[in-house]
Amino acid sequence: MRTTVGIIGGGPAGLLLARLLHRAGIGCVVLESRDRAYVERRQRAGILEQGTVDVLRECGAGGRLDREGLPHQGIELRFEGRGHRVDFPSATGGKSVMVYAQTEIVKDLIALQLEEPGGPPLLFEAEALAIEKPDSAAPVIRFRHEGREQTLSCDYVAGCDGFHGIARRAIPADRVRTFEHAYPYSWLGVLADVAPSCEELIYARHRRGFALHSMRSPHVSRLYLQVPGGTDPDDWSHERIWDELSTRFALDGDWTLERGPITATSVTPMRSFVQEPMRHGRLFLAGDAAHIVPPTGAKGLNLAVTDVITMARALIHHQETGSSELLDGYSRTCLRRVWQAERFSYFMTDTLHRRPDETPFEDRERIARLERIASSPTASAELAENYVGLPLS
Ligand code: RFL
Ligand code: PHB
Repeated sequence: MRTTVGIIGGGPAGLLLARLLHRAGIGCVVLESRDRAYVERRQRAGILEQGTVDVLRECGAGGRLDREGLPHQGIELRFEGRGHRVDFPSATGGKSVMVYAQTEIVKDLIALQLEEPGGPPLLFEAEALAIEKPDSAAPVIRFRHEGREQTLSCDYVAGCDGFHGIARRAIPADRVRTFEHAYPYSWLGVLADVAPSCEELIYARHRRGFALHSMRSPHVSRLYLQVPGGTDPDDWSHERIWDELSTRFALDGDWTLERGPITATSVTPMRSFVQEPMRHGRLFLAGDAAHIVPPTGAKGLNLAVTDVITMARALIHHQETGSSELLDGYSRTCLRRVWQAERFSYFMTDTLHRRPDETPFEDRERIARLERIASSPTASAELAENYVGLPLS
């Protein structure tokens, strides 16, 4: 097999890149190691920045998003038994975010790619095994599909294979630097068939730990609890989960967390990670393959999207003008934005969680950070600007 851009990974990054390239007449093939049902079921992100919504609409994936997505104009910070709203439009010149699950984006992009006549091939259960000669003019992806090993020769390789993929490791160790921070806690994520108890997301700091109330639809709630690293979700009965959530969201006034059947639970470790540079020869990394943020800032999916927008622009520019200027600047352009998201995600995580070894001083200092956001329009605007997404440079 041969193509212009060989894309490893059929998550949001790989699927969106395929659409952007296809629309510009650039050939590509997507290799995804899992089957379609698995990829469409994997529960993850929920918050889309304005720029993410815009690009999905532009590439034809905006229909269901506009019908079923829930526009949100703010979030609530809850601490010390009180709630404080952060308004987005007033602080950002009218910007807001959209609640629409990553699973739904993935379903929409897969359907578009498979249903369109002449659309780029998307192979499920096609696991990339190695990238050969990534720094040559003719890189090759070796992959396993339908029980046998095959090769895909490309002009460029896009490594969109997530944090556990192979693309990042195809860059020689002496050419990269990695930056990492591990947090001493995880998130227990819960999906429940119950109407959300709030109209906007609630980020709560409580002395027993962080809790987040999000949603998937008017009938489905998505909730998260800070738990110790290494927690087994089976150690948490559904009753214990609801009790703990109710405690952490409790307000001085009248407010009740509605309960309902829990349909899924999972535990996610919290990590910050960046590999620099994001390019080696003709191999370009995008999304979780190159960087991870803890989910408290809701940035991971949005960063994956801006990486592939930047990559598609660079490849299109090269095709139209013959200039490799944007390709050469790819890593630098992406990393500027990546580090801003790393900073914001670290701040949100550190401010809202309780570390196991936290001192009384650190506790008061974090509450003071939240008081500052609650009482100062400038501090609140700083949070809002980052949350809705910094402009794409
Ligand atoms: P993905 O989604 O991991 O997709 C990578 C794909 O590559 C495939 N793959 C391979 N394919 C072929 N050959 C190989 N050798 C392969 N190895 C792997 C995998 O099967 C997979 O299909 O990476 P991508 O596309 O970069 O997308 C990144 C996002 O998924 C991620 O950043 C977000 O989910 C993070 N995230 C959030 N981001 C947000 O912007 N807003 C949020 O509200 C938000 N909430 C979250 C989150 C992530 C969470 N978890 C579970 C980590 C909440 C949670 C709980
Ligand atoms: C989600 O809805 O899954 C979600 C929302 C906001 C976050 C993280 C996850 O910060």
